[in-house]
Amino acid sequence: MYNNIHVKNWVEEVAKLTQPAEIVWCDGSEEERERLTKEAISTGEMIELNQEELPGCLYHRTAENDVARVEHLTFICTTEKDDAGPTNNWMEKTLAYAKLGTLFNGAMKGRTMYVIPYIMGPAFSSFSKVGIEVTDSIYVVLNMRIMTRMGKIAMDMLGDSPNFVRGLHSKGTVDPEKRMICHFPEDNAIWSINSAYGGNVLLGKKCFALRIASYLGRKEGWMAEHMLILGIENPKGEIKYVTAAFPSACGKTNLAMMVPPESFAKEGYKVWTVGDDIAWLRIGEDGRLWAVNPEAGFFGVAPGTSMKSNPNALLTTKKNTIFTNVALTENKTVWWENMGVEAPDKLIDWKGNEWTPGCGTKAAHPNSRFTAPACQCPSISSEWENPAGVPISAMIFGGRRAKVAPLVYQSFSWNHGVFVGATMASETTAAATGAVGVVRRDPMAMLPFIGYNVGDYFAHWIEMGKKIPNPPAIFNVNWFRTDDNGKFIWPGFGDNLRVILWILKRVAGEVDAVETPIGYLPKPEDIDLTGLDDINIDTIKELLSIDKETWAQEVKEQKEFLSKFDRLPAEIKDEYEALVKRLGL
Ligand code: SAT
Ligand code: MN
Repeated sequence: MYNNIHVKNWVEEVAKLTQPAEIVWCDGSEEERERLTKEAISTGEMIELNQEELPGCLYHRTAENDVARVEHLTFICTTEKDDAGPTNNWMEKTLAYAKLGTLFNGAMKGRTMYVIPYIMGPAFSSFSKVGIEVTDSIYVVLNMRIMTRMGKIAMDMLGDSPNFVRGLHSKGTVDPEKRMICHFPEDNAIWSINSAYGGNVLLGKKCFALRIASYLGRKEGWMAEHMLILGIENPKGEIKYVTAAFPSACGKTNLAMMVPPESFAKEGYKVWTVGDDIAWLRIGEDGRLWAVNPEAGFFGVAPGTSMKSNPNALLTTKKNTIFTNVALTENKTVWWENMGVEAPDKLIDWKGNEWTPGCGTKAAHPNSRFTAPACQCPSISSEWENPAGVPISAMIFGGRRAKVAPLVYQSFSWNHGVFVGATMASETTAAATGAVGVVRRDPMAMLPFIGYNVGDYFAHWIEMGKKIPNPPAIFNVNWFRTDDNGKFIWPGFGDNLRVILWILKRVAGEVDAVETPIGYLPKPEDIDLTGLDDINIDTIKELLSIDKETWAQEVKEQKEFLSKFDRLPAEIKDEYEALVKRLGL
């Protein structure tokens, strides 16, 4: 149905290998959505939810062994091992094609193969790129419809160009022993088999928009980052945009959809969501860095999402949403832990079993998700689809640190900011498996998503700094300092706006700062505490304190971490040495 010869040839090739019973070319139309939805419901793959309470919403359960991304089965397949670097699993390219070829051989027999053309980024934007995903999963098609601009529009944008990311997916037998998520950055290709879950199979997301795109960005002079994009409007109606990168379990989605504290809202402050997960950044004609959200939807974690923690996220999911691995009520609505609604007497849990409160298991899988259109978010920015993107005033890194990092600090320079991002870390929580309080380094929150050698990735950041005439300032935040009883000191959530407003004042040159060995810190009185009863200036002083012994340990660990990277740029080493010197160690 489409005329692009490169797409046609590739799809033919793939069909020859996977041998589907039929091929369906997706056009993205409403008629198509209805047809596929009906079909998915009739086969039991999707369950239709209560259409009065949740119009357009569907429910899906994955296999019990297939509930999250699988980093140990995710590979960067290049000719040279060094090009994947020390942080990725590597497989030699031809070997990977051979292995996968065997697995894909006949994998779609008796099934329908769907061809999904899609755009990452706003249609016809110079930021945007086209992908084609071929899949035998109707669940993937329905999700890609929400997460990307999909169908005819993508083929229109592609025209007769051969320049598209070739994504091949088959759920295969969903056998975890034979699961592989392989990226071929040199060939613009992604092959994923034996999974039917989220980031393993919605190939536009982490696979393309981060791993392949980070590789393309380095080649082409732009950046693909694991960052939310947020607009802050002041009472005068001026909007400034920031991006922020956090490792998981740091409240990234909550920050992306933050609700200002009441007193700030009354004054006229507003917060606008541009993106919740990924930013593509390019240098604009004005010499600033501009960002777009390449996605069109949110693939968010459901548990913990409530009217208190994130009303905007919850409201986004009230229609046209796909719920995966949450619990199902008798009334065909959804429930999850910490939804802010008491558990009903009876539920069907994410495994499909009957569940009652107090039975000792979780009703929703901790990584259960909603797939919801971004345009339904009450806080969505009017600029979120602007093909030119939004200009970025500040970039924020952060992590969960009980003692080390202060509430906020500003880096001295771009290169220092890159160093701060490169040594970013978070302490594990009880929610994750494994020990609590273990420090995990996660450079720019990109550790599992850098599609090439991590040393080259840092070098690309350094290079970008040289090319951006007016780069955003780089900050680090930590909402998670604890007191001697292990209690969080800072209230977090909407009150984080108070910190972001200091950041924006710094960028505008409206406020002085205190120069410390680790960076510029706020003067305690410059964090606006209006309407915050539990926090006074002494608490802020505590949140901004820097303990020399703790930092002596921190830099030791940073050194150990960085020493693993053989292509580490000299600039990062220099920043490390300078920090050690400033600390007087
Ligand atoms: O599963 S996804 O990669 O889409 C989401 C996540 O793990 O962050
Ligand atoms: Mn993410």
